[in-house]
Amino acid sequence: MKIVFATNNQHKIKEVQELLPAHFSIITLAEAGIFEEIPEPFDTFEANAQSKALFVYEKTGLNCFAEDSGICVAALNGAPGVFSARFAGTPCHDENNLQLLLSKLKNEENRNAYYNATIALIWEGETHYFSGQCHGQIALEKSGNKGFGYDPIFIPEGHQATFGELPESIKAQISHRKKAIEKMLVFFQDKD
Ligand code: ITT
Repeated sequence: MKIVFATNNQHKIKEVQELLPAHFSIITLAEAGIFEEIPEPFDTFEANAQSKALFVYEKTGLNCFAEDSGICVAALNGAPGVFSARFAGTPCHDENNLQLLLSKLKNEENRNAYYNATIALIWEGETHYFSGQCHGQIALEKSGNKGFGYDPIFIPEGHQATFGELPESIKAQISHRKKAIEKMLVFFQDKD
């Protein structure tokens, strides 16, 4: 099954490719002939994911999906949320983003946070949404360099180390992205 993944984030492509069964083949934006910046102007994960997928669908007519994700921090009323990629300004800079988050949580005892990933799949012209969350805590300092984004400061529930330190195989089992992809795979079960 061939499907376009509408993302410019190479980390997402790698993680999603590893989560999909072998009979799924991802077409990248470049392979689909799309080189423009895709707008994501909305303030919900669903609306941004749909906007990215629709951009590709309208240009190519191909089945496609996009994913909008971010980290939601309880002590910041859910921020940075959909603005996670641009938290410390544009263009996206992972190190600046996580340092800004650490500084905003300085002296804060409530370190609860969760990652959210929302997929918008456009399949035969109709949009379907699949979301997953991964709950945990924001660490007091950065540790490890695996993953991307906020992973070096995110300690998933049930673990004592950040996603930056834990083996990538653990993230692949419990991440927000894994849970959203799992739901999309259920949708595809009767479509093989
Ligand atoms: P596309 O829109 O092209 O897919 P993007 O990186 O701009 O790529 P988003 O707008 O969905 O994607 O922003 C996601 C941001 O949320 C990402 O840049 C990280 O800062 C954060 N994030 C999402 N999932 C993450 C993960 O698994 N690990 C660490 N940070 C993550």
